[in-house]
Amino acid sequence: MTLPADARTIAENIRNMRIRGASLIASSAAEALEITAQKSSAKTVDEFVSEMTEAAHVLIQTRPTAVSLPNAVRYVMHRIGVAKNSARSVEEVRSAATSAARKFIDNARTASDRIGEIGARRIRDGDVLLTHCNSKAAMSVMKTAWSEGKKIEVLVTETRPRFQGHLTARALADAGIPVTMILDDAVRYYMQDVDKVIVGADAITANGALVNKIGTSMVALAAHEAKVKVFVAAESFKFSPETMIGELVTIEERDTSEVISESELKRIGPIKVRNPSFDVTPPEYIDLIITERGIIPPAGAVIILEQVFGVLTPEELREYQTYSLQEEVA
Ligand code: RUB
Repeated sequence: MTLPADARTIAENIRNMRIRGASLIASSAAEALEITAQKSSAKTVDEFVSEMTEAAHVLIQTRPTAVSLPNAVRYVMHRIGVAKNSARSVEEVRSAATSAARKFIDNARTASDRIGEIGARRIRDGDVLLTHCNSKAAMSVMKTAWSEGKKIEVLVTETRPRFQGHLTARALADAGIPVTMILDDAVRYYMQDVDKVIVGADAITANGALVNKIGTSMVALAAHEAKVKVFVAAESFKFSPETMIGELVTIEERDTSEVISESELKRIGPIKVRNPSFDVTPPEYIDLIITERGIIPPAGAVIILEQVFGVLTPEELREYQTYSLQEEVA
């Protein structure tokens, strides 16, 4: 079976980064599963489940770092697995699949709003904030603070090589927030003017480390040196259950043409170019993580993981059998 055309387009757009940002990637993956379920012409429950499993594998392989992607897939597949055990017809499992996908998407939206409300409490009138890359969750905090009447200003890094900072600058400026765009390299130069750093997350590990856009760890290091607080805005589906059993988050390495054109590279001569897309900020450089379940210190990451995924075995992780069936606290 191949994925239905619309679901294949979503997978392709995640791969080529037309769909990007951990939260949107996750919701889009859930949508692709919903489409796959709706369009399936499977005659038996087993056939349906194996089509969904195949789609799940295709989606998971599109981008390696944002853990929200396998977590979204896990959310839907877990509920399919539960429905399968009692289902008498394909229709019953299909309905479990589509309602799980819808629910994930709705919960993701609510979680982002809730993070905005909770995070905005930690922002003061007059704060100068600094953000890196383009995070929906971090922007939710900044926009909510602004809509509550807090006169913030935001320094936005341009975020080489793909300039996601331009998207952030535009979105914040559209909301009326005063924005100053700076070079990534200027972060330490400006840090003395900053009250708080706020960034999003592609993954949070069991020990509270943050995996986010390349450069985030240097921003955090500069903040640490200047005693500026670092806030991370992350929905609970950004927490990586695999790290509970000691696995590492894969860091995506992208094409070197994002860094330097082939013709320029030829001109320079025989050199290597590397282009990791994400880096790891240790928990020591993070003050707090704002989730839809509340604010936690990095050391609390494991508690979120236990609430969301329960206690895991490697087999359960592989078979998508872990994702609490309790409803999300949003
Ligand atoms: C995007 C990025 C964002 C996180 C969080 O990287 O690093 O900070 O994904 O975003 P890329 P959100 O552009 O390579 O996908 O809060 O929107 O989930």
